[in-house]
Amino acid sequence: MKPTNISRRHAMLRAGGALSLASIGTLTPISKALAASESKDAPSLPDYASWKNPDALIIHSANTMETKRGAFGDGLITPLDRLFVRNNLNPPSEEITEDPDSWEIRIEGVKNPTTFTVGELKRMGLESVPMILQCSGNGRGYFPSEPSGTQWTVGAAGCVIFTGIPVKKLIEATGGIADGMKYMTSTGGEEIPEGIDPDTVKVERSVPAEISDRALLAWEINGVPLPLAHGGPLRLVVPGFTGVNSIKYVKQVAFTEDQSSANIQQNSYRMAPLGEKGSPEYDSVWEMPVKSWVTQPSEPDQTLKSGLVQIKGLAMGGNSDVTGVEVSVDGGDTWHEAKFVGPDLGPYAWRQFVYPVELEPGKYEVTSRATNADGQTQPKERMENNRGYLNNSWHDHMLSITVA
Ligand SMILES: Nc1nc2c(c(=O)[nH]1)N[C@H]1C(S)=C(S)[C@@H](COP(=O)(O)O)O[C@H]1N2
Ligand SMILES: [Mo]
Repeated sequence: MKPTNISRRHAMLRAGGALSLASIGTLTPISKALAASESKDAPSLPDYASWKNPDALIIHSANTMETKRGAFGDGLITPLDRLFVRNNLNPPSEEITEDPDSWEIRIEGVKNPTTFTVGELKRMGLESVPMILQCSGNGRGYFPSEPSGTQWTVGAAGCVIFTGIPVKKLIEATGGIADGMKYMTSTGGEEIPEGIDPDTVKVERSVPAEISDRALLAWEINGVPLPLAHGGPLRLVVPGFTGVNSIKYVKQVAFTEDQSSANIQQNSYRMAPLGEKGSPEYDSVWEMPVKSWVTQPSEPDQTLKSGLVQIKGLAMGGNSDVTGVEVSVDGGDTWHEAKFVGPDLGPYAWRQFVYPVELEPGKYEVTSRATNADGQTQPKERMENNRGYLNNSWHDHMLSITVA
């Protein structure tokens, strides 16, 4: 493959992360990264996530950590110590995971509203679901409109296996959804400080009631008890939907006539046009779209050695199977079918892909484009919106590299 001689402007990171990202080649040894994280401006891991691998993460803040593009690994499942973390509120005390079986969950909006302990749930059913957890704002850092919020690049995402009980089982056990209920509304277990209107801060999200068919109440992730950082002792997970819809330390699942009155439902996570404030008149951020990105190369402005190169990446269908991925090394002028690697774990998991190519010295613009079973192909342009949600533009995720 010959280098492209067309020099295009490519999406460079604007925010503070840009310099540190560009300067990190491969993963640095732990000692070096620790030294770096103790230095003046780099925030370090918070206590509740102290077991995470700082080499693999961009630490935006104590409640916001993303996986580096080169740190997803070549396995399908994202190792927990590299998985991103996002909290809208400070997490509850670590104590709630000490005796997970005693955690209580209230089921409302069913014929017989009931409170169950996790210990009881474990006797009632068992299911596992491989799924992508991805923040609604993943890729926000590439929006030229500079939306407020964390400037995530690609790493507010991971593919994990959750184990727990299907919500459907609990609906059956409680007599079925009550008449007229259109939404499943789930509430996080964070304590709300006294004296403020709970609606302004509480993490409570509604999804269409029929989506309960695929939802799980999970107490395990990748075969270990769910840690607090990822919502232990119990988390509602909604496969195919963005991260915010998967409520951590869930204390109630209610079937409701209306969507939650919480700000996070009414005004945040809405596809408002540029310049408009989010409000219920705009679509809620629910389903994830078809998307992919390359993980090797892994940095903007990286230099690779000429010869045979394995262009690698991750591809997801969103809400149906991902059926193909193409790779371009010339900024999207020509596309080449990539090969899937590893197992297919269903529509809600991602697949790894590889495109082996001989590259001569020169400049290349590398990106990927996925297609799903519904016939949707990842678009060149992002869906513009005021808060930078759901970026799946292949152009925005492109890397300009040098082969020497
Ligand atoms: N209770 C509760 N659940 C929550 C959140 C939160 O702040 N509180 N954040 C949401 C958001 S915005 C995302 S992207 C995911 C992040 O999941 P993770 O931290 O396990 O990666 O959790 C979601 N569930
Ligand atoms: Mo998120």
